[in-house]
Amino acid sequence: MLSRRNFFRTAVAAISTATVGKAALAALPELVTQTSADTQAPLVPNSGRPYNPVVTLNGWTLPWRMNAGVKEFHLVAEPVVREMAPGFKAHLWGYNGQSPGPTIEVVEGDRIRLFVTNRLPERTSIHWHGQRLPNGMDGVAGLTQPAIQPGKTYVYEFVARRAGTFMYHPHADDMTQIAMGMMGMWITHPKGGNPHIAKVDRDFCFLLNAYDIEPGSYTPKTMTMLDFNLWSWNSRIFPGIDSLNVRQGDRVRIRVGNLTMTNHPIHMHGHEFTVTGTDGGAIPPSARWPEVTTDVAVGQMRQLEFVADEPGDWAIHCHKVHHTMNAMGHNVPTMIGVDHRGIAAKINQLIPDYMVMGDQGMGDMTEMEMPLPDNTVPMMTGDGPFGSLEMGGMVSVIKVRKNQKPGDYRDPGWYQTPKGSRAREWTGPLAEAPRQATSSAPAATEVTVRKPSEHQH
Ligand SMILES: [Cu+2]
Repeated sequence: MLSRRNFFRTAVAAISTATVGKAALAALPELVTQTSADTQAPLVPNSGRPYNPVVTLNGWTLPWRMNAGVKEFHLVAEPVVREMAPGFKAHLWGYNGQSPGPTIEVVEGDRIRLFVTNRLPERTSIHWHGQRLPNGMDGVAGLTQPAIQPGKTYVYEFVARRAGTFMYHPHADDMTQIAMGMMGMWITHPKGGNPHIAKVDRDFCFLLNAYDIEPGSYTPKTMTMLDFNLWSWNSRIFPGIDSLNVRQGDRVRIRVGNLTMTNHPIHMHGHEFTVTGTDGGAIPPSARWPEVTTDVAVGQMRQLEFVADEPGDWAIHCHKVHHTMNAMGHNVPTMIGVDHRGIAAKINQLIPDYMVMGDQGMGDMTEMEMPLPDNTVPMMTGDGPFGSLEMGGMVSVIKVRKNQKPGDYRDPGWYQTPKGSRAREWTGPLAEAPRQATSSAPAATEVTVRKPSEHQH
């Protein structure tokens, strides 16, 4: 017999199903996956409110379907193989075939429904970092929802209330899942005009991430806390990071989010920029100031904007110099200035392949061509038109060209420096540097070089 209480429950269930819509629950939106690590063309919206789409460096935007006025997306958390640079593949966890996952692009005021399917070997959830949303949609496993168990699909639904730059990542076994590459960008475009959000000609986005993958292996060491050996943008390392190709005079926005374990001062050459927004929203114009480097702390996002009025190939990189390196050991003594020719001969009797390293700096590492294990990249790599850049990791190039067509994101090749405008070798006579006259010459300074053999008792 149907008690009054049970009848009431049944009626509520029926009503809520009808409200959500049978079609919405009848089938999941089509699962779209990406197999390529190349930068994909911006996804121009063919339904819903119009906006100027972003370009995700070495990434892509997830298509959606409109279902009775709701934008529906389908994210699948799953193991992926990510090419971090040509010749180097990593076994990561990500979404829809890639790490990071696809960028989600919506417009302020949109109602969004996100289906999240878990194909990982452990539970997960997704937190929508920076969003204003109902508490139960915040995605913190254990706090605001049960974790999504392997094989299960959860639905998140909310309205994109605030325009800005956001990200998404798991909030279940966060340490492991973020170290394995689970993250993605979220852009909420403004609805109509917003006085604090400029219209731009090019809009790029990427996430800062870091991995610890032993040369020759494929899977990140997820217990590493600080000493990562791969510093990446969107799980790519230089020279695997695509350049940011723009037309001279373009207003350019670059959106950067940090999901590593340390801060990254992002430095741009040739132009000054302003930070126009954070994951807290647009910064009022009166509170902005010019910069050429801005620090992106852990869990933060920054929007940089500038007018690309100087033609050329301009480096953009993290200013922590160890973050513009690829896989390397850090426990190496400095050998600069050490004359170890004598000791090398002795070591060679024991270890025939021993090489003297770093006695004139580490720049020679790019030319040594030491045999590398399979599936890794040299510590410093990436050739330009004038030789090696002696950098890896968190580096790219902003290519500003007069004849780049509007909307054309293709790599125009290296910049042709106008004649007479490049640094050149001086071959004329060198003047003696003037010295201050002193009555008595200072005593010569004695320097004793500590040789590595002194440490080894
Ligand atoms: Cu850095």
